[in-house]
Amino acid sequence: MKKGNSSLFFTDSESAESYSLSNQFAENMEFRLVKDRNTATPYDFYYATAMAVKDNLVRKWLRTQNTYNENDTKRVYYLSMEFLIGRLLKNMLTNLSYDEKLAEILERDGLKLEDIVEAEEDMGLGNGGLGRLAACFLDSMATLKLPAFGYGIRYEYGIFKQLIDNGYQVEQPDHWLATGNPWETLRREINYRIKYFGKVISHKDDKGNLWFDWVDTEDVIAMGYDIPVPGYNTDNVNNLRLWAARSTDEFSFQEFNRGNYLQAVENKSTDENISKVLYPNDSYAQGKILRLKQEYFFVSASLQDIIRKYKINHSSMADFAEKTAIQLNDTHPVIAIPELMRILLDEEKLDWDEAWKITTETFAYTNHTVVPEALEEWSVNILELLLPRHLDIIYEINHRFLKYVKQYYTADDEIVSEISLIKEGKEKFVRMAYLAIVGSHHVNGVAALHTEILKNRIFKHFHKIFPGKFVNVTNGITPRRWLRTANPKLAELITNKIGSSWAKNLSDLRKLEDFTNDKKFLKDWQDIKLENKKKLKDYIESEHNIKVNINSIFDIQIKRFHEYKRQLLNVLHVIDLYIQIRENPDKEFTPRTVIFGGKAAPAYLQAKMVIKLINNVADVINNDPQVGDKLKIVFLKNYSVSLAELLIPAADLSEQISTAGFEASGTGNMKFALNGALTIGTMDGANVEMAEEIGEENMFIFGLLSDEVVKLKESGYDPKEYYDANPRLQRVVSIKISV
Ligand code: 26V
Repeated sequence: MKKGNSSLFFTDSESAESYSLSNQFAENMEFRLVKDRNTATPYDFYYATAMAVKDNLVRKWLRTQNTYNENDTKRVYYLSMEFLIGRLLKNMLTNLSYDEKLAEILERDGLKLEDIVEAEEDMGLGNGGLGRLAACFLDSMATLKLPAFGYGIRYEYGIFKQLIDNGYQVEQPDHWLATGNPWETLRREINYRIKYFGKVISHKDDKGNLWFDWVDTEDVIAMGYDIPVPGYNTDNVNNLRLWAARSTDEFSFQEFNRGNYLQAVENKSTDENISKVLYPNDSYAQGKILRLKQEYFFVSASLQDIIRKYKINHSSMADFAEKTAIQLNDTHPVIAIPELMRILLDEEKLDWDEAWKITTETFAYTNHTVVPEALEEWSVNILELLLPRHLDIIYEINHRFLKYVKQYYTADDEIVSEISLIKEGKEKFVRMAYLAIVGSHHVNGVAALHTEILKNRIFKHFHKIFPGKFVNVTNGITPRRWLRTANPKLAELITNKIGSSWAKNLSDLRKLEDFTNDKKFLKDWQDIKLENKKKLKDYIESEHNIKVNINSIFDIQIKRFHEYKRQLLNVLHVIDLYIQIRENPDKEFTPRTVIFGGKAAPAYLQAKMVIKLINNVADVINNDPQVGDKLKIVFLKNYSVSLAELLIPAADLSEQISTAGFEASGTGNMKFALNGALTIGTMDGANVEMAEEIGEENMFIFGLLSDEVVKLKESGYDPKEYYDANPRLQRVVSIKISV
């Protein structure tokens, strides 16, 4: 160590950055991991490297957070149950521009950065699009130097690992934390009490005001773990804070008094289950109490933390909304609306109107799906049990909302009950999306078409009641991870032509239009694509023992398995191609490798059967000598962010073929296009805007428009009619082949 002064802390001028990365690596290897050249495993190399990189970030991280506090800047908080981050090392290196430096240092010891990054476990704390969007936003907000904070849950188990057994999906737990996480820092002092169950009591004060208290609760502690989020090419380092559940230290009194020590300790571990595992559903709201516990757990901890930070500079809540924007990533954190109301009413002692004004000015809600089964509704019985005060507040919000509706919109009972926050019936439910709309100042869809569907179909009454509340914010992706890091050769080729500004300002890619006739440039581009395809071919061969032809079209569909995403349509098309090859063996055929990847929710049988079908079809086609290398079909197991980084740069054709009106945006579509793949797709989600940007002539668009889908459904859709009228389809469906 070469610290210059005698203080225990670094001064501003004497920065931790002056340590060389190689010194830090050596120190970590020896002092923290207690390993030397003879005992270090590949994972140790990764771990020591990651800690060295994190050490290098710490100074900027502290400084950024200090600046926000000193300037009392307005903050934006992104509340999300999911952050699908993937691996961090390469991305950190890209953003810090350390990649080349580090590769060089490692090489001196005969180590390859490429190998070291492979040792990192994916941080799979999300299901799919919604979670990956949250991760992309963190990168972009840090790059834009926005004072932005992510809040989520530190799940011990991320999205399950997918194995394939006899063609069927098999789920295995993803214990990603088992080997430690070098990126996180436990903040011992940042922990909050989270209350559940109990009852609400009321009392009147001397002036006759009625107050409510939530008492006799069963409590759990939320502990904060921080992960640094460096921006690209800036000194800004933002923060992602993930909460882990810990039992309160007091043992349950009853158990303790009965002398049941072991039972008391056992109860502690059930508390800790709250942050144990990510729910692997992305299309079906099950209504399980543990899920609601998770939602309230991270919402309550985050709001307590946000208010604590606000109060560093403020003595009343009056300016809260001016200083705080809270974005709700889907309805999962929407319990934050009654929770902030509870805090403002019961703890801060504001009156309803003041509290409501602050609340609605603070929150904004993003909707990510129109699939009805995915829209969250919480049973009133469960809410009453777990969060009794919140249920009271929701009822009051609804009462005032419906009064407003009747006064200014309609008194028609049918419509009123249709838009009530409470769904009446044998069992009552709270419609969380409606609560989100009423309690937020803005509601956004994630692509132009999706926002129109929100306004004109699923939330049409709300759009009329609150004109101007609905806005469109089309999704995006970070070009740092999805081009610069995932496809470094292509990124370099582009930078050599037009400079590096595209990495922060993507529309600068338009400058490439000047080179559409530059033969050398085009050839270099094709060579890079071929090299990426070679890498993918090697992976497929080593992991799946399938030999693919790199001169074939790499036709890729990677996303969660869902009926509306229509992997089934894709595999039916493959069967059709297969029939054509068998019937016309001598006809010229452009070779194709059709690649699928994606997980199905464990209880979604229909989606799981499509995976099985793909694997069976693959078995037949890949082993048919008549087909040879004209056609191959590959189902890649355990699709993940890391696998996407290998697949997308190698794609020739991107499959974006959802039933129009169902895919809210899609973000994979953008990642493929950014890496130079062509798109085949329907007029759905952000495909529509992509077609506008790149020209419909540059996309292969097919199928019904979303309005046509609705009309067809209304007029009675009968798939059998299509089957009966189309002999080609009949053959595809009824073909029986064994090899
Ligand atoms: C939904 C649910 C339903 C309740 C149970 C738990 C759970 C967990 C996750 C989800 C998320 C489904 C919504 C989703 O991921 N939507 C996707 O969001 C992307 C980002 O906006 C968008 O590009 C995709 O089109 C959209 O499907």
